[in-house]
Amino acid sequence: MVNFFQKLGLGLKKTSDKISSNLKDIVLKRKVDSALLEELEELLISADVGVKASAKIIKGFSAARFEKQITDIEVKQALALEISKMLQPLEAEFETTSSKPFVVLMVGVNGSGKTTTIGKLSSKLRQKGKQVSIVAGDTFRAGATQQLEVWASRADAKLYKGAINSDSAGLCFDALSAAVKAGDDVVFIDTAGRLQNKTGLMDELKKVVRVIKKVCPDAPHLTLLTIDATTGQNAVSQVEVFKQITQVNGLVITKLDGSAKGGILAAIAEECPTPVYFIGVGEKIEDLDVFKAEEYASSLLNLSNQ
Ligand SMILES: Nc1nc2c(ncn2[C@@H]2O[C@H](COP(=O)(O)OP(=O)(O)OP(=O)(O)O)[C@@H](O)[C@H]2O)c(=O)[nH]1
Ligand SMILES: [Mg+2]
Repeated sequence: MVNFFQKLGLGLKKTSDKISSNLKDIVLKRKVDSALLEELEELLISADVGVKASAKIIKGFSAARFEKQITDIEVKQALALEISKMLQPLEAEFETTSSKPFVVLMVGVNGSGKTTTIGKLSSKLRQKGKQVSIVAGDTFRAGATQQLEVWASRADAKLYKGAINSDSAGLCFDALSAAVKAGDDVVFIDTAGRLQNKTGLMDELKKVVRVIKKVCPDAPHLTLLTIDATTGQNAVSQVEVFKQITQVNGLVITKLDGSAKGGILAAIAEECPTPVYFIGVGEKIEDLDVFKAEEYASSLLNLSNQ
């Protein structure tokens, strides 16, 4: 059985392998001087930590170490500590008991992992005995409802669906009203993927939120934005644009397993801090983990197996 640490380590393997092998070449028992700091900063930037966050991490790292001899393990430990400190404020706890039903709206660009994350999360909550329903709000893409049917059946969750090209907001209204009547604990609303620059679809999203509020005035209780970790620095702009359209309260960073850009969380922490509720580390139903800054930073620097 693979434990959480190993799984996260495997998920971040592409990023940590890249950092580790480059780091060995850079350090090799060197003294910490400005040339070394510059190389380390470039290494962080290449792992998508972002320019601002990298500069801050290197500043913290060099403070007590300048002009001292250092090994690559010491460098890793020190960088992991700095990254962990930076990521700590992003940790968030997913708690659904404050309202019944607790309505979670899932938004994000095309293919970023909204539907998959809803499936994974529904399964987690069903295992805790919660009554979970999913609204197939993506009525645009052919196959979107079928994809959710598969996930809902895997997760053992109820599905509310409409006809293809039917009005998404109308479906949300009917489904949420039914979920209230049925006494569901948690309702996930899936939405169609939309690019930040497509105003028509962005307006649609606002309409969905307005309609949700007609049924439950304080809903959505959580709006989660899925960010594909392989996107790189564009992630920061996605967070900013979606925040302008709707009240994004949290992030799910998906596809960290397929990415050599796991540093993106540091860029987010520095440039558009938003709570990170979960990280996606694979395509299977169990491949969703709670985000823990210290473990994440250790895995990123490949320290978990040392
Ligand atoms: N490797 C990996 N793949 C993932 C992860 N999350 C989602 N995927 C895959 O990414 C692809 C897109 O996922 P979806 O859940 O359909 O994304 P979506 O945001 O609902 O997409 P649209 O509805 O088209 O906007 C699928 O092939 C998923 O299996 C992850 O954490 N790791
Ligand atoms: Mg989808």
